[in-house]
This record gives sequence, structure tokens and C-alpha cells, in this order.
Amino acid sequence: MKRVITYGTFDLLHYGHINLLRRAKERGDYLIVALSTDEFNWSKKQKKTYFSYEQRKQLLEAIRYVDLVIPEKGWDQKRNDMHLYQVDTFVMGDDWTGKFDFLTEEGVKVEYLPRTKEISTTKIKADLGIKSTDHK
Ligand code: C2G
Repeated sequence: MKRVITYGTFDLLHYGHINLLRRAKERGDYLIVALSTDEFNWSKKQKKTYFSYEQRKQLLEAIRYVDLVIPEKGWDQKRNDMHLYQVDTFVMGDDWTGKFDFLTEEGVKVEYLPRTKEISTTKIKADLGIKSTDHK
């Protein structure tokens, strides 16, 4: 049983996230998603999410590629997670290229996958923001 893990906020879930999760699952049999908690997003990632942790977790658990959702509470849990969840492969989008290469020291394969170019949570918020003022 090959176990894959990935990390993220996954706010306003969109097809770019789904593309990442699908390719991550293709690299094994069991996909764990470490989901950034509201506290971690706010304190360390300066992200105010639209959906709460519980709502984002519910959405992720409904995706066929996802087998387990765990909390990501900080930047420094990854090394331990690799052993705790017996991870074989760590996957992230290529906006993180190089940032997590140190995890190879924990015996896992590290892969960075091309992001889905034209979509992002930031873009969705900006587009909606522009459209909603148009109606006024
Ligand atoms: N992603 C993607 N294509 C997009 C948008 C996102 O492939 N158009 C990928 C990102 O590269 C990341 C994952 O989807 O691998 C989740 O994206 P975010 O929720 O933005 O995650 P991020 O805030 O980068 O958090 O410890 C790692 C962090 O928790 C990663």
C-alpha cells in the first residue's frame, strides 16, 4: 500500500485543487491531505479563509481521491507526519518547488507537480469582487 500525502488550505475548492489531488492519488493507493487549520492559516499564512476548517474538511472528504484528512497546525509537523502516517511520497504544487526537499532525509519521495495555471482562490475572490460591484 503506497501512501501519498499533500498539504494545503484548499479554500473555495476549485478544479486546480482537484487536478492536484487526482495526480497525487495516481502516485499511490492511499492519499492523506493535511489541511491547514484556521489558526495556522491566520497566524502563519496570513490567510483568512472563506470556509472554516470543518467546512473545508467536509468538502475534501467528499472527493473520491482523498482517503484521509488530518489537520496541518504548523510548518514544522511534516518530518514527523512522514513517519506517523508511513508516507512513501510527498506531493505539492510546483509553486513550492525545492521548499520541502529536506523530506527526502525522512525516506520519502518528494514530487512537485505543475499548478493548474489559470485558476486560484485569489483569482476567484478578485473576479467575484469585481462582478459584485458591477451590480451596484
Ligand atoms: N494548486 C494547484 N493549482 C492551482 C491552485 C493550487 O496545483 N491553480 C495546488 C497548490 O500548489 C497546492 C495545493 O493545490 O499544492 C493546495 O493549494 P493551497 O490551498 O493554495 O495551498 P497552500 O496555501 O499553498 O498551502 O505546508 C504547505 C501549505 O499548507 C500549502
